[in-house]
Amino acid sequence: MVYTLLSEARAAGKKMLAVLIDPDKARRENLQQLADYANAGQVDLFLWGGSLVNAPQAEYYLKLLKSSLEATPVVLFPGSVYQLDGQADALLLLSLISGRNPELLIGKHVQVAGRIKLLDIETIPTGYLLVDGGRPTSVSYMSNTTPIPADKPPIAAATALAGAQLGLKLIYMDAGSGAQQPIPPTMIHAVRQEVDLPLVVGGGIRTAARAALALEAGADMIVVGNGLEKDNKWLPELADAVRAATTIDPKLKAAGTGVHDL
Ligand code: 1GP
Repeated sequence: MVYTLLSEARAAGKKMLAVLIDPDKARRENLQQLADYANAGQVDLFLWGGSLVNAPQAEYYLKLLKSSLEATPVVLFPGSVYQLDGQADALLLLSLISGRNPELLIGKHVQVAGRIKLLDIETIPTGYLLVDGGRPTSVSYMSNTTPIPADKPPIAAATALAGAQLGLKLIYMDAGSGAQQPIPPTMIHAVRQEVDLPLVVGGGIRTAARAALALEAGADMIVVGNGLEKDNKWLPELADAVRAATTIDPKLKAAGTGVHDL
């Protein structure tokens, strides 16, 4: 189960790297390269989704990716109700709790609840927080919601806490794909202090240094999309930064268990 993997990694202090693939921008060679990195232990999880997803070959590409991967899970990160696909290992069932658009809090969920049940896919109830990353992004425009101002960590913390109190199992803070500025570490830290759930952070992470800052501030997993789309040669450097942020649990160390075996 993907959620068990995330929770156990968090409990062990293992930081994770997720690569977001937008099916509309995917290319066969790129998918194979990313799968090779993952099979070499440099990617912990793939997120699969985008704002539009018009590519007729999206299903085929997902099949291709899945067939190239030895163990790395692929998790749906749907930009719309049309992006459900039973080939994936799990689905982030997103509730856009930073916004006040009822369709993205419950409306769309009602529309596809029966379909999700039929797909029999693991669902991870996710509190999705959109944070201002310096310019409008596809997600802010498409969701018709206002992001949380980047200089208001208490609002982000209260939003995440409310999500946890509602029973959501994971918090995803996103500055939006291609954000100018990633989420400030102070805001990540404020959310980390407030909720004891796996915390995912993405949007505008285009350097290993930005990844390290987000992880040090309390993210359990970072998500990189845009920054790897044109050039994925820096992925090993990024993976190294993620590993370096991992704090080894003394109990695991004493037992001689590598956290990377989780
Ligand atoms: C967007 O968090 C993801 O939803 C990734 O953002 O494409 O900017 O890396 P980037």
